[in-house]
Amino acid sequence: MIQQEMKTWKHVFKVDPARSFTEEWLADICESGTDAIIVGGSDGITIDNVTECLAAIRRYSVPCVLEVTELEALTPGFDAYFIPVVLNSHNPAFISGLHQQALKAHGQLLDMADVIGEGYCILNRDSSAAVRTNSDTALDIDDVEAYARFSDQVLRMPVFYLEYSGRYGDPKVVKKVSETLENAQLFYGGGIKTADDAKEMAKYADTVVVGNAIYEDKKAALATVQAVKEVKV
Ligand code: 1GP
Repeated sequence: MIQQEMKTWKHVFKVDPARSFTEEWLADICESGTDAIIVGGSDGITIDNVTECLAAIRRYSVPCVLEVTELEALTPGFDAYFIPVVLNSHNPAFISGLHQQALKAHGQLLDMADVIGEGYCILNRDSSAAVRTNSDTALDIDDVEAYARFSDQVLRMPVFYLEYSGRYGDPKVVKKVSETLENAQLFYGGGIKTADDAKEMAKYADTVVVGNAIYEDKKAALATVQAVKEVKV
């Protein structure tokens, strides 16, 4: 069951289906020792680029998850479907509206055992994710902690995702959230470029997500895999 398996994931690469890649590049990412690949992004996601990405990643044994941000791009064949619920969005569409529409249209086709809710808290106000979802990023550490508690202990979401997409976050916030969560798996993503960045966040986050770095400096990004695995929690 993916819900059990993913609890062991310490490191994940996020591949953006809207960005082009070579076979050699993808082989390096998929055979890096990372625990899973999340296919996801904020802009330019289409059924065609998601399907193409899935087919390419399926040549490798690494688990592959679709983070659903576009209803039209929902396609079968992934090991799991992550559903972001953006807790600090000012737009209800990103909290429950799109989700309700997705289930109305495709609910019967989905195996709910493969559907995983993510309580998202987006903290980089300049990120595409924050702009698109109109998220309230002017939060202090206590605000973020309260979102974590709400997600974990009221909504009982299996994942709480601290999203600093494009910017390295505040380790103090990640630490505090890790101390607050009782059951949820803590994902951290944002601005990890080096092994040291990854190590620092892996001290607190259960799962470290590396996105942009795989496009900017693949060698450094690959080094984050081993770095995370060396961290003793
Ligand atoms: C983005 O959290 C991921 O959704 C990773 O962030 O691209 O900044 O690594 P970066």
